[in-house]
Amino acid sequence: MPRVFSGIKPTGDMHLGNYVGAVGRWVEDQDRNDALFCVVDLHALTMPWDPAQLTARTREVATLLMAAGLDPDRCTLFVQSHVPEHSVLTWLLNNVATYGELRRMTQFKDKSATHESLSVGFFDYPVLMASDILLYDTDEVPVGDDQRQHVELTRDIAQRFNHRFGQTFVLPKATFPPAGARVMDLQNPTKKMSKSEDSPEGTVLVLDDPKVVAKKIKRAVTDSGSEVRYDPDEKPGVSNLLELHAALSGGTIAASEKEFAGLQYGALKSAVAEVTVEALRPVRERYAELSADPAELDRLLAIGAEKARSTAAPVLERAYRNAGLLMPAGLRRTG
Ligand code: AQP
Repeated sequence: MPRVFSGIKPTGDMHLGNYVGAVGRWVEDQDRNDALFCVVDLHALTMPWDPAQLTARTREVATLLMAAGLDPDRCTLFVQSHVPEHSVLTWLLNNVATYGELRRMTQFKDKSATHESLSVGFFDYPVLMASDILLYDTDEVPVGDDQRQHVELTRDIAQRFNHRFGQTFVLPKATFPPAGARVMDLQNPTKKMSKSEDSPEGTVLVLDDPKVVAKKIKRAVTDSGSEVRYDPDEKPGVSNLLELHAALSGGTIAASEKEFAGLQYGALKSAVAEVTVEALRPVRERYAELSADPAELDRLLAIGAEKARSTAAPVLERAYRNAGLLMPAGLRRTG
């Protein structure tokens, strides 16, 4: 079975973009693949953070992943910092990745245009992400479109390492949903919906009350004219709603476009509100049950970390050995 790995940052409340672009697909992947999913808390350190909030959000995101349908018996679900191999491999790969290629990452270019003192960690986080993926001999990485460039960088780093030191890493490929790979902010449909942007009206949270979900969608910014047509350049607001409708009703964008051809924007918004509320309702209900037992969550995450380490440790050993680092006699290096 192909090995699948992906992760989500505990940087804020999980939103509809995370659900459609990534988490909803992970739930399907767990039965078709040998799958590992991770709350990537070390990535949350790359921008300023509040320690108590980070702890709470790490538990919240892990609980939400289970509420969405990830089952620790059918996949490996864990927290990144519980598996030290991620940080250890990052140091090795830091010496294979180049300054120039990290400087060309779009997210770095965007953030450095608006933030004066970005951390070294922020600059380096694509290498941490490469380590996350390569540590598990990953074949497929189900992500949203914003992560495309980072998975390409991961392949470049892996190829360079293999070329220099012999076959070590599997080359992963990113996979994207046919609709909803980049869910846009409902109030600003030229920007992606994101946890860390301050756009409460434009961001549908997975835990929003159904009435709030419906209200946000019905108030979504649409485009001039009145024709329902898929055209992301000319009609970004309507196209975003069509993508959401297709993704959440299990159809294609073309089928949704046909269904609403000749109708008003209001009809499309009502239908999107309905499919969204119905998709999120069970997640919200299950979250309320699961969050009542944090000790059980911690127990399941500890089991997940052990399972993840048993896969990661031999890959790290392979990388260290091939790079010429002396093996300690009789010791597991990261034991
Ligand atoms: N708008 C989106 N549409 C589709 N997929 C998305 N993803 C994120 N936003 C969208 C995918 O969700 C997974 C987890 O990503 P993340 O934890 O990086 O989420 P975020 O909302 O992007 O978080 P931040 O903190 O707000 O990050 P920045 O500042 O980088 O935007 C990934 O597979 C991602 O592609």
